[in-house]
Amino acid sequence: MDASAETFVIIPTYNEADNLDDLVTQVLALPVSIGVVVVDDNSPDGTGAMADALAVTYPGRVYVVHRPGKLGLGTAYLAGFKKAMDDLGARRIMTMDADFSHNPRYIPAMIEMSRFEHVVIGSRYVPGGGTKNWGWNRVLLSATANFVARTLLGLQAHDVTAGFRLYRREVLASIPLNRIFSSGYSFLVEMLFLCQRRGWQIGEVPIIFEDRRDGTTKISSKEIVKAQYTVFRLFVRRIRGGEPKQPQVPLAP
Ligand SMILES: Nc1nc2c(ncn2[C@@H]2O[C@H](COP(=O)(O)OP(=O)(O)OP(=O)(O)O)[C@@H](O)[C@H]2O)c(=O)[nH]1
Ligand SMILES: [Mg+2]
Repeated sequence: MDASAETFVIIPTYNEADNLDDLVTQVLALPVSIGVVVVDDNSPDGTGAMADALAVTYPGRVYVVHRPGKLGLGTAYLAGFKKAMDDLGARRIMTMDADFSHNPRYIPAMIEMSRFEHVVIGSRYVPGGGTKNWGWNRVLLSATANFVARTLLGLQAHDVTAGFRLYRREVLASIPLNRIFSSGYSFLVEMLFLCQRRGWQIGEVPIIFEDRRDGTTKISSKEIVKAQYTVFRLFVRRIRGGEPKQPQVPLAP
Protein backbone atom coordinates (compact mmCIF):
# COMPACT_ATOMS: atom_id res chain seq x y z
CA MET A 1 0.00 0.00 0.00
CA ASP A 2 1.32 3.42 -0.90
CA ALA A 3 1.23 6.00 1.84
CA SER A 4 0.03 9.43 0.88
CA ALA A 5 3.07 11.43 1.99
CA GLU A 6 5.57 12.22 -0.76
CA THR A 7 8.51 12.72 1.57
CA PHE A 8 9.46 10.46 4.44
CA VAL A 9 11.99 11.54 7.03
CA ILE A 10 14.07 8.76 8.56
CA ILE A 11 14.88 9.54 12.19
CA PRO A 12 17.32 7.07 13.76
CA THR A 13 17.03 7.03 17.53
CA TYR A 14 18.99 5.71 20.42
CA ASN A 15 17.86 7.19 23.76
CA GLU A 16 16.10 10.23 22.39
CA ALA A 17 12.97 10.16 24.57
CA ASP A 18 13.53 13.79 25.58
CA ASN A 19 13.40 14.95 21.98
CA LEU A 20 11.29 12.63 19.84
CA ASP A 21 7.75 13.78 20.66
CA ASP A 22 8.47 17.44 20.02
CA LEU A 23 10.50 16.75 16.91
CA VAL A 24 7.92 14.53 15.23
CA THR A 25 5.15 16.99 16.08
CA GLN A 26 7.12 19.82 14.49
CA VAL A 27 7.94 17.82 11.36
CA LEU A 28 4.33 16.78 10.82
CA ALA A 29 3.14 20.39 11.27
CA LEU A 30 5.19 21.58 8.28
CA PRO A 31 3.18 22.75 5.27
CA VAL A 32 4.46 19.91 3.05
CA SER A 33 3.39 16.34 2.29
CA ILE A 34 5.53 14.55 4.83
CA GLY A 35 5.69 11.50 7.09
CA VAL A 36 8.23 10.02 9.50
CA VAL A 37 9.98 6.67 9.89
CA VAL A 38 11.61 6.25 13.30
CA VAL A 39 14.29 3.57 13.46
CA ASP A 40 14.84 2.71 17.09
CA ASP A 41 17.49 0.35 18.38
CA ASN A 42 15.65 -0.84 21.47
CA SER A 43 16.58 2.32 23.38
CA PRO A 44 16.73 1.63 27.12
CA ASP A 45 14.99 4.96 27.80
CA GLY A 46 11.76 3.88 26.08
CA THR A 47 12.10 5.90 22.87
CA GLY A 48 10.72 2.91 20.93
CA ALA A 49 7.46 2.83 22.91
CA MET A 50 7.16 6.60 22.48
CA ALA A 51 7.52 6.14 18.72
CA ASP A 52 4.82 3.46 18.74
CA ALA A 53 2.49 5.85 20.56
CA LEU A 54 3.18 8.51 17.90
CA ALA A 55 2.34 5.96 15.19
CA VAL A 56 -1.04 5.41 16.86
CA THR A 57 -1.66 9.16 17.16
CA TYR A 58 -0.70 9.81 13.53
CA PRO A 59 -1.80 6.77 11.52
CA GLY A 60 -0.36 6.72 8.00
CA ARG A 61 2.16 9.43 8.84
CA VAL A 62 4.42 7.87 11.48
CA TYR A 63 6.00 4.43 11.12
CA VAL A 64 8.45 2.66 13.40
CA VAL A 65 11.16 0.13 12.66
CA HIS A 66 12.35 -1.65 15.80
CA ARG A 67 15.73 -3.30 15.89
CA PRO A 68 16.89 -5.53 18.72
CA GLY A 69 19.88 -3.49 19.86
CA LYS A 70 22.30 -0.69 18.99
CA LEU A 71 23.40 -1.71 15.50
CA GLY A 72 24.84 1.58 14.27
CA LEU A 73 23.68 4.72 12.51
CA GLY A 74 24.44 3.55 8.95
CA THR A 75 22.42 0.36 9.14
CA ALA A 76 19.62 2.30 10.84
CA TYR A 77 19.44 4.57 7.79
CA LEU A 78 19.36 1.49 5.55
CA ALA A 79 16.47 -0.02 7.49
CA GLY A 80 14.62 3.30 7.17
CA PHE A 81 15.35 3.58 3.43
CA LYS A 82 13.93 0.11 2.89
CA LYS A 83 10.76 0.92 4.78
CA ALA A 84 10.26 4.26 3.01
CA MET A 85 11.02 2.90 -0.47
CA ASP A 86 9.49 -0.58 -0.44
CA ASP A 87 6.54 -0.24 1.92
CA LEU A 88 5.65 3.45 1.72
CA GLY A 89 6.47 4.35 -1.88
CA ALA A 90 8.25 7.56 -0.84
CA ARG A 91 9.33 9.89 -3.65
CA ARG A 92 11.84 11.71 -1.48
CA ILE A 93 13.67 10.23 1.46
CA MET A 94 15.19 12.49 4.08
CA THR A 95 17.39 11.78 7.09
CA MET A 96 17.76 13.88 10.20
CA ASP A 97 18.99 13.55 13.77
CA ALA A 98 16.48 13.29 16.61
CA ASP A 99 18.18 15.84 18.87
CA PHE A 100 17.11 19.14 17.23
CA SER A 101 20.57 19.74 15.79
CA HIS A 102 18.74 19.62 12.48
CA ASN A 103 15.91 22.09 12.82
CA PRO A 104 12.77 20.96 10.95
CA ARG A 105 12.21 24.52 9.74
CA TYR A 106 14.77 23.90 6.97
CA ILE A 107 12.88 20.96 5.49
CA PRO A 108 10.61 22.94 3.11
CA ALA A 109 13.64 24.67 1.54
CA MET A 110 15.35 21.32 1.10
CA ILE A 111 12.29 19.87 -0.59
CA GLU A 112 12.06 22.93 -2.82
CA MET A 113 15.70 22.53 -3.87
CA SER A 114 15.10 18.86 -4.70
CA ARG A 115 13.17 20.00 -7.76
CA PHE A 116 16.52 20.99 -9.24
CA GLU A 117 19.01 18.69 -7.49
CA HIS A 118 18.99 14.94 -6.92
CA VAL A 119 20.50 15.07 -3.46
CA VAL A 120 20.14 18.01 -1.05
CA ILE A 121 22.31 18.51 2.01
CA GLY A 122 21.36 20.66 4.99
CA SER A 123 24.79 22.23 5.09
CA ARG A 124 26.83 24.00 7.73
CA TYR A 125 29.62 24.94 5.38
CA VAL A 126 28.02 27.09 2.70
CA PRO A 127 27.39 30.84 3.07
CA GLY A 128 24.57 31.38 5.54
CA GLY A 129 25.20 28.07 7.30
CA GLY A 130 27.08 27.45 10.54
CA THR A 131 27.12 25.90 13.98
CA LYS A 132 25.85 27.21 17.29
CA ASN A 133 26.97 26.32 20.81
CA TRP A 134 29.78 24.03 19.73
CA GLY A 135 32.95 23.66 21.77
CA TRP A 136 36.28 24.10 19.98
CA ASN A 137 36.84 20.34 19.97
CA ARG A 138 33.64 19.68 17.99
CA VAL A 139 34.46 22.51 15.57
CA LEU A 140 37.90 21.04 15.04
CA LEU A 141 36.69 17.45 14.67
CA SER A 142 34.04 18.39 12.12
CA ALA A 143 36.30 20.72 10.13
CA THR A 144 39.07 18.11 9.98
CA ALA A 145 36.72 15.29 9.00
CA ASN A 146 35.25 17.40 6.21
CA PHE A 147 38.59 18.59 4.94
CA VAL A 148 40.13 15.11 4.87
CA ALA A 149 37.11 13.42 3.31
CA ARG A 150 36.66 16.12 0.66
CA THR A 151 40.31 16.18 -0.28
CA LEU A 152 40.97 12.45 -0.39
CA LEU A 153 37.70 11.54 -2.05
CA GLY A 154 37.32 14.55 -4.34
CA LEU A 155 33.90 15.32 -2.95
CA GLN A 156 32.46 18.56 -4.21
CA ALA A 157 29.85 19.24 -1.55
CA HIS A 158 31.04 21.38 1.36
CA ASP A 159 29.39 19.53 4.22
CA VAL A 160 30.07 15.86 3.54
CA THR A 161 29.45 14.53 7.04
CA ALA A 162 26.03 16.09 7.50
CA GLY A 163 23.21 13.74 8.46
CA PHE A 164 20.54 16.20 7.33
CA ARG A 165 19.85 15.12 3.77
CA LEU A 166 17.30 14.54 1.09
CA TYR A 167 17.63 11.88 -1.60
CA ARG A 168 15.23 11.66 -4.48
CA ARG A 169 13.87 8.16 -4.88
CA GLU A 170 15.80 7.44 -8.07
CA VAL A 171 19.06 8.17 -6.30
CA LEU A 172 18.57 5.52 -3.64
CA ALA A 173 17.23 3.11 -6.25
CA SER A 174 20.50 3.50 -8.21
CA ILE A 175 22.80 2.63 -5.33
CA PRO A 176 23.52 -0.96 -4.29
CA LEU A 177 22.63 -0.32 -0.68
CA ASN A 178 23.45 -3.87 0.36
CA ARG A 179 27.07 -3.34 -0.68
CA ILE A 180 27.71 -0.32 1.55
CA PHE A 181 30.32 -1.35 4.07
CA SER A 182 30.09 1.44 6.68
CA SER A 183 27.71 0.64 9.50
CA GLY A 184 28.21 3.77 11.61
CA TYR A 185 28.66 7.51 11.11
CA SER A 186 30.96 7.15 8.10
CA PHE A 187 27.99 5.76 6.20
CA LEU A 188 27.22 9.40 5.37
CA VAL A 189 30.54 9.97 3.64
CA GLU A 190 30.25 6.67 1.77
CA MET A 191 26.73 7.50 0.55
CA LEU A 192 27.81 10.89 -0.74
CA PHE A 193 30.81 9.34 -2.49
CA LEU A 194 28.50 6.86 -4.24
CA CYS A 195 26.00 9.58 -5.18
CA GLN A 196 28.69 11.79 -6.69
CA ARG A 197 30.27 8.89 -8.56
CA ARG A 198 26.96 8.07 -10.16
CA GLY A 199 26.71 11.61 -11.45
CA TRP A 200 23.80 12.74 -9.34
CA GLN A 201 23.56 16.50 -8.81
CA ILE A 202 24.10 17.52 -5.22
CA GLY A 203 22.85 20.82 -3.78
CA GLU A 204 23.25 22.40 -0.37
CA VAL A 205 20.79 24.46 1.68
CA PRO A 206 22.49 26.50 4.44
CA ILE A 207 21.50 25.52 7.96
CA ILE A 208 22.54 26.59 11.43
CA PHE A 209 23.39 23.38 13.26
CA GLU A 210 22.62 23.64 16.97
CA ASP A 211 24.15 21.49 19.64
CA ARG A 212 21.85 18.69 20.77
CA ARG A 213 19.00 19.98 22.91
CA ASP A 214 18.76 17.03 25.31
CA GLY A 215 20.30 13.64 25.93
CA THR A 216 23.87 12.57 25.29
CA THR A 217 26.11 12.03 22.30
CA LYS A 218 26.51 8.62 20.65
CA ILE A 219 29.79 9.42 18.91
CA SER A 220 32.66 7.42 20.36
CA SER A 221 36.36 7.36 19.59
CA LYS A 222 35.72 3.97 18.00
CA GLU A 223 33.39 5.66 15.51
CA ILE A 224 36.12 8.15 14.65
CA VAL A 225 38.62 5.36 13.93
CA LYS A 226 36.02 3.54 11.83
CA ALA A 227 35.39 6.73 9.87
CA GLN A 228 39.09 7.12 9.11
CA TYR A 229 39.14 3.55 7.84
CA THR A 230 36.11 4.23 5.61
CA VAL A 231 37.73 7.28 4.04
CA PHE A 232 40.91 5.30 3.45
CA ARG A 233 39.01 2.44 1.80
CA LEU A 234 37.06 4.80 -0.44
CA PHE A 235 40.26 6.66 -1.33
CA VAL A 236 41.79 3.40 -2.55
CA ARG A 237 38.67 2.73 -4.59
CA ARG A 238 38.87 6.22 -6.05
CA ILE A 239 42.48 5.94 -7.20
CA ARG A 240 41.84 2.49 -8.64
CA GLY A 241 39.00 3.86 -10.72
CA GLY A 242 36.24 1.85 -9.11
CA GLU A 243 32.77 1.66 -10.52
CA PRO A 244 31.97 3.64 -13.65
CA LYS A 245 29.66 6.58 -13.62
CA GLN A 246 26.22 5.70 -14.88
CA PRO A 247 24.66 7.99 -17.44
CA GLN A 248 23.07 10.94 -15.80
CA VAL A 249 19.37 10.50 -15.31
CA PRO A 250 17.44 13.66 -16.14
CA LEU A 251 15.52 15.41 -13.40
CA ALA A 252 11.84 14.61 -13.42
CA PRO A 253 9.26 16.75 -11.66
N1 LIG B 1 18.93 3.66 15.64
C1 LIG B 1 20.13 4.18 15.95
N2 LIG B 1 20.28 5.52 16.06
C2 LIG B 1 21.50 6.01 16.37
C3 LIG B 1 22.63 5.19 16.60
N3 LIG B 1 23.70 6.00 16.88
C4 LIG B 1 23.22 7.27 16.83
N4 LIG B 1 21.90 7.29 16.54
C5 LIG B 1 21.01 8.45 16.35
O1 LIG B 1 21.58 9.19 15.30
C6 LIG B 1 21.42 10.58 15.49
C7 LIG B 1 22.80 11.24 15.54
O2 LIG B 1 23.49 10.85 16.72
P1 LIG B 1 24.16 11.91 17.71
O3 LIG B 1 24.59 11.23 18.95
O4 LIG B 1 23.24 13.08 17.86
O5 LIG B 1 25.43 12.30 16.90
P2 LIG B 1 25.99 13.75 16.67
O6 LIG B 1 24.87 14.68 16.30
O7 LIG B 1 27.06 13.64 15.69
O8 LIG B 1 26.59 14.12 18.11
P3 LIG B 1 25.89 14.94 19.31
O9 LIG B 1 24.81 15.76 18.78
O10 LIG B 1 26.99 15.69 19.94
O11 LIG B 1 25.33 13.93 20.25
C8 LIG B 1 20.61 10.72 16.77
O12 LIG B 1 19.25 10.83 16.45
C9 LIG B 1 20.92 9.41 17.51
O13 LIG B 1 19.90 9.04 18.40
C10 LIG B 1 22.46 3.78 16.48
O14 LIG B 1 23.36 2.97 16.65
N5 LIG B 1 21.20 3.33 16.15
MG1 LIG C 1 23.41 15.11 17.41
